[in-house]
Parts: sequence; C-alpha cells; structure tokens
Amino acid sequence: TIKGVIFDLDGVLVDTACLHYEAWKKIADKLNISFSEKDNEKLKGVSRKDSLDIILSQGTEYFSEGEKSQLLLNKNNDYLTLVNQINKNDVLGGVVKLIEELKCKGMKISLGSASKNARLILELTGLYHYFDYIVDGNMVVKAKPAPDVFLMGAELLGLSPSECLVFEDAQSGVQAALAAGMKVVGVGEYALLHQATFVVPNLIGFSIEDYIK
Ligand code: B16
Ligand code: MG
Repeated sequence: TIKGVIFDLDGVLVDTACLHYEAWKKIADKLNISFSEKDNEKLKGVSRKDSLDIILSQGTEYFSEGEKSQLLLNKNNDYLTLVNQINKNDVLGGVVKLIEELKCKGMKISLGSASKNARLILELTGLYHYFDYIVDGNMVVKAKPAPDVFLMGAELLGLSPSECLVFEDAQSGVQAALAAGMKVVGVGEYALLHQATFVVPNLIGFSIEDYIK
C-alpha cells in the first residue's frame, strides 16, 4: 500500500514552464538561436544546465564553461523576476484539495523537483507548510531520468519505494520514478506519458482513493 506521495513541482503543482520559456527565449534570441514553445517541451524536468546545453546545441557557436555560467546566471535572474510575481492563485487546479485529502489520510508528502528554486516557489504559492520533506535540484547530483531525486525522497520519508506514489508531468520524471521502483501518476498528455502507471490530464477532481490500494 501507498504511504507517501512525492510531487514534482513545475507542471504538477504550479505551471512555471511558461516562465522558464520566457527566460530561455530571451537568451536564445540574443544568441540568434531559434527556440519555440515546442522546443521548450523538451526542457521539462531537465536541469538548468542540461537545458542550456540543449538550446546551445541548436546553434553553431562554441561557448566556454565561463560563458555558459554567465548565461545560466542571466537566465535565472530573468526567471526569478518572473517567478517573484506568482502567488496562491497560480497553484494548479485540484492540487490543494488533493494535498488536503492526503493529509487527512495521514500520508507523508515530499517534493521531488529538479528546480533549484523549488523552495521559493512553494513559499510564494503557500504550499510550503504542507511538505514533510523537500528534495530539490540543489540536493541531487544525478538529474532525472536518474531515480536519485525520488529515492532520496523515499528515504527521508522513511518509506520503501514501493510505498511511494509519484506525480510527474515530464517524460524524464516518469522514467525517474519507474527507475526508482515507484508507481507514478503522469499528469498531462497520454501520448507523452504513456509509460506511467496511470495517466490523468490534470488533477482537477482527482481523488487518491482509487490509486493507493
Ligand atoms: P531551475 P521540475 C524543472 O522542475 C523544470 O521542469 C525544468 O524546466 C527546469 O529547467 C528545472 O526544473 C530546473 O529549474 O532553473 O529553477 O533550477 O519539473 O523537476 O519541478
Ligand atoms: Mg515537472
């Protein structure tokens, strides 16, 4: 039986993908690299550094490690300016209700995000206090699709992987959860997330009852 839930952040609890896009787009435009919203899909769940490498690989220019560090800093500063405007109203539909249902059932809750800004986003959206533990991009060396981020979450919760259920919106995240030996609810498009144990389009009206047996 499931005793704990691990949530991904971006795309599951809050939709920050468009803010990441806006910040990356500014960098790409400056470098004359074409970057569309469709390209941005590939960056979901991918770490900041790997995201930059993917964008730069679409261009032809070479960048030194120092130049890349500067680009990463610029991107994050622009992203933080946008992120600082988010609030409670940006929490995705069904999320608070689901978390409260989990709390009522005495289930443990952890975050499993690739983002280094995860704590700030949870604070700004008023979700921080719900979490027993937070595992973010500052704590894990191997990014998704490696299982590390979720395995660390299970360990902190004092649960075995088979007792944890993960919520993920990204393909790399679904793969990470499965590699950790956990069941996973894919939140989003079936075509993209079909590997997941269950797939739902969003969390509106979602009740944990049917998924924890
Ligand atoms: P940051 P998640 C991921 O968060 C995002 O999906 C991904 O687009 C982003 O590049 C990554 O976090 C790193 O974020 O730049 O804030 O450290 O979906 O794993 O919660
Ligand atoms: Mg995500």
